[in-house]
Amino acid sequence: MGKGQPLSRAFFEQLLDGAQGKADVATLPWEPLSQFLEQVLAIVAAEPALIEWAPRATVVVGDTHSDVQTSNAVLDAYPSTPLIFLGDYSGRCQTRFDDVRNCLLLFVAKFLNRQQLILLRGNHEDEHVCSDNGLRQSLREIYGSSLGESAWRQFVAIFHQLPLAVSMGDLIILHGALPQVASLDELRRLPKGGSFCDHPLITQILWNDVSTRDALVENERCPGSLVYGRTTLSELLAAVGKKVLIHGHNFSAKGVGADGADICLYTCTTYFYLPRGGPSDPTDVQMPVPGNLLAHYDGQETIEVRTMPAFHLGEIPLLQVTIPRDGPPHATYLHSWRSNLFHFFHERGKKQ
Ligand SMILES: [Mn+2]
Repeated sequence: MGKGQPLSRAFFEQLLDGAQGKADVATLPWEPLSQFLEQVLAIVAAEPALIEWAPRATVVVGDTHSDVQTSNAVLDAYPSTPLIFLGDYSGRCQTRFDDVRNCLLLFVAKFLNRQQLILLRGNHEDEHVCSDNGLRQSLREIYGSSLGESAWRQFVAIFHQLPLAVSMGDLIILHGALPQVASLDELRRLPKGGSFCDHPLITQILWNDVSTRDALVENERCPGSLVYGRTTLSELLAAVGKKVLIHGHNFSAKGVGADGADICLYTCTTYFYLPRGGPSDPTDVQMPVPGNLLAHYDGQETIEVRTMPAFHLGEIPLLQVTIPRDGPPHATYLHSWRSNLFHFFHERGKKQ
């Protein structure tokens, strides 16, 4: 198949079967795959660093980290709802080649639904991280060292062009936490195309964390990144004219902090449970919730943090953040028979 020819329906069926685990992803023909990756690159390269959406009902998905089953379940459950994925698509891979499958599935979803689906960039979407998080090795095992290396280069080119943040009403949505900026304009002007290492603000967007400890300190996860608490968070939110940060990046902080100003998601079954309270387990969140989480924004003033279907209980609202027009956000736990049952099963699971 030459360049410029439309990709065949047969190739897309093969691609979806490979991504969904129905066929061996290693049998995908290289030439159309390479052409497909070029087209995905063109789509994301045309997007700005900061995507600005008018408020609308949206589902936000946290780090999926090679959990292609979860990505597929979300895409199946929300065929017509705008979706924002927070980044970190490879790494922490539990099943051989699921890192490649998860990326390919999300690339297909973006290709087919480019207006309604945003793939944000996480810290794993960087040449320096996905070089040794398993993705490069998976591609080399699938395609051999030479073509595998070309495939990895194409993945990296796409990753480096992914948008860095979404601004929507009172919300700012990005992978790590807000960087030290004085205005939303600074986010609009961020360059795309390079490694985070080349840009201090991008390093912060992809690596910063929010903590319950109200201090601003260096983040040991990456040089140049920060951990801060509610005071700095509220200053940075005010600087960009927002009230709530929705982010991922930290499985031990999933839940809600800073009275609702900080919503941290993880959407990966590997990190289904919160840490079990061992001495080294961080419990760095004010209102922790277990589970494989999604955030549902109603497009107005309510965000629900829900667990994905678990224990045959369906999707369960666990926390609600409301954003009054004239005041700061506030968060409450949502109690229902289903959330009670979920917590019961979760506690019982922890004791086993
Ligand atoms: Mn991350």
